[in-house]
Amino acid sequence: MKQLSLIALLLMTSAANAAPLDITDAWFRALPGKLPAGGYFTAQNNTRRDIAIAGASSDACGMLMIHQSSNKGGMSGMDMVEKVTVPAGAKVAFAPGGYHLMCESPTLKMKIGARVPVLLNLSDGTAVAVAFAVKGATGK
Ligand SMILES: [Cu+2]
Repeated sequence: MKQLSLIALLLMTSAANAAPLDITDAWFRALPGKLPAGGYFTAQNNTRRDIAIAGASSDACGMLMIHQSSNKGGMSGMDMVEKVTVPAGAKVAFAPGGYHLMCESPTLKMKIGARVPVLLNLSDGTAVAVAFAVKGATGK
């Protein structure tokens, strides 16, 4: 009986790990004061269908949005993005200068050296929980 429940637990664990998207190198750039923190990561789609990242939330942020940095006529800014599609079998990087998560009103949990949980909501109705490392302005 004990062995059976261990197997059941292992099965559940591997099912939980089989997320449609693999998220790696997840980190926030924490800036002094109440300045917004940018969130970066790489998303790898291991499935045969396109999956979009359609939203995000974290208790380390008052609000967490998807942004894309832009450069229009020499003016740099950012636009809000509804979703970012990760094509089947492909990889999309959220990186400085491109797509990023924008953490507005970081809470006290956003501390350099800490790891904060982020929930990425996917277009297929599932969500991926990811631990983001909090780094300083220089990315260290
Ligand atoms: Cu932004």
